[in-house]
Amino acid sequence: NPRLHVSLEERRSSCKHPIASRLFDLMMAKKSNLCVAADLPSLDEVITLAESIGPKIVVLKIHVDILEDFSLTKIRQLKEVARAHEFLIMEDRKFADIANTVQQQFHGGVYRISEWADLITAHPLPGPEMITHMFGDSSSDSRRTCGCVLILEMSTKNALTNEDYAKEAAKWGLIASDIVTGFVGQSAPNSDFPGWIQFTPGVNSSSASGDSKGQQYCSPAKAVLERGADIIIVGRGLINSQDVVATAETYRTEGWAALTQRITN
Ligand code: 5FU
Repeated sequence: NPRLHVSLEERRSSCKHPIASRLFDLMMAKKSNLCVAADLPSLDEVITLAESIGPKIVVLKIHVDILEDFSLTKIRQLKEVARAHEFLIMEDRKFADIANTVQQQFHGGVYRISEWADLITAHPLPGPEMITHMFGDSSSDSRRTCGCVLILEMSTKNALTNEDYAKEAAKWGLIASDIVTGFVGQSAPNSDFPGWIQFTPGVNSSSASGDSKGQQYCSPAKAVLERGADIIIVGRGLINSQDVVATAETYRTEGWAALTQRITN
């Protein structure tokens, strides 16, 4: 797979979405391919975490619907932290409905995700129309300010996202590469488009092979070198650690070393 060995500069130059280019810039500037899954119960805690580990990460991933104190004011505070420390905010909403519904979920309701998310996840399950319509027409602002990340494969045991599913979805994800900036997956789909970005969750340096609820883990090095991850997504391996800053530095160093090793090999 040629994407895996192309330099980040070159991959940046083939991006068709400003958020993808920005992410490559951040990776190179911060020498980091670390995304932290900040699955904490409140935005106050997410903001505190982001203030401390912000310099070490390129993406902060949240689930807006688990935050008990959500408000647009607090989200704007988090945006300020993201601006100061230069990282992107990914909302892992995993949309999976008809376009007419997803449009309302993305732009409306209490969360107004399109106003603040730099990256948004979506399942390809409903088909390509969902993606092309969720952002509105080509004049819509959110088309440029928010990149879609397709969930091609899940990290859980017995996931239904098999090879055929991932392959089919990758095909039309690539066709819409002005909207789809990357994908979540456990392996690298065959494609010669170096501009899109692989996010791999289920990364944890502990000896645990997973949690007790179906999640499966691998190390940062394995995620990058064997599975094709460009960005490693680390949740409990970091947020439950005693010293989150030191742990973030360890994951950053390991993830980045693996990525540079893969590119130069
Ligand atoms: F699409 C996926 C997936 O396949 N597996 C995941 O684990 C997303 N995730 C997310 O990554 C999940 O919702 C959590 O937010 C995070 C993993 O957290 P952990 O604490 O590292 O297991």
